[in-house]
Amino acid sequence: MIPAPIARGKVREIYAHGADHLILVASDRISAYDVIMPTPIPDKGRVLTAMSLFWFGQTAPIVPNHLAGVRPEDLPDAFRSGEFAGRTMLVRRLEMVELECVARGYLAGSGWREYQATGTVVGHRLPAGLRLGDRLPEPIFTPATKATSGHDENISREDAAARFGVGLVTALEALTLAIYEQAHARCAEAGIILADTKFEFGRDADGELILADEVLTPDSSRLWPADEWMPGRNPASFDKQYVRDWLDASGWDHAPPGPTLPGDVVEGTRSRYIQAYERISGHRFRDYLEEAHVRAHQ
Ligand code: Q0Q
Repeated sequence: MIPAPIARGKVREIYAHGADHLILVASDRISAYDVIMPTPIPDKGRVLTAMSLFWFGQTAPIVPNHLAGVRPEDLPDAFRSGEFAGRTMLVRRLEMVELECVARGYLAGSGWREYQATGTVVGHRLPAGLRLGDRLPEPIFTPATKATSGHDENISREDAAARFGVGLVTALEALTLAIYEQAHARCAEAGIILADTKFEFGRDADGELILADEVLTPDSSRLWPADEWMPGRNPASFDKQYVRDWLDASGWDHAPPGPTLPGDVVEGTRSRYIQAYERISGHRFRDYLEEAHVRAHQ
């Protein structure tokens, strides 16, 4: 029997498991232009869970993480098989730091809009004349506070330090940039630009900083195909471009509900998620499904 989730994000749910653990489940829902599409992308949640697991392993030498179990036998029975298999993580329950830790290596999204208006990005002064998609002289830490609805609000490091303490923010900045640098290099080897990404951290009972949430997935990062990167043009998303292009051509006005996605867009998007995972991790997605005891067509 599956209990009611204790929290729901746009594409994920959290369930309680005892006093010290949580269960994170990644759905196949996809959002575009901030609207959840009515058509799921089969296995999206499984690919993104596989990506988080890969990156938790890669970043373990830099920072401990909240992962407490991934094998089917680590999970409660109800989450081991069927629709939940392969998209579920058992994690340690932490005291979350309510600050989105964002690393930006390129100009995009809210960073580009702010740069156009002020020549700075969240308090970081940048060289003049940068174009959309340009690589920054060095990666920058641009924290944000969570918005209950809509977009997170960028705040300067100084404001973050005033609210959370300079020691904590300095530690979060160092961890965020160190993980970003490592991940950017690994993605570049796979022909993928990690333009920016968002981490969440918590503290354990000893007060140690722990990497939490999902890590370096296409839902928490901007991933661009390197061979299509052309500063000055809107960068193509590695994973969502099929959906965006079809939506742009469909005449949809970006107001919910989104339109039903055609089969070829769904399948093309599914294969892009799998391709990103396989190229970055070096592992086959079908091997991940087998390890997670996912039977075909679940
Ligand atoms: C926690 N979230 C995110 C979320 C809705 C995910 C609370 N280890 C933890 C975690 C994690 N991860 C959380 N709380 C305590 N300990 C993560 C934002 C929200 C759905 C999925 N919220």
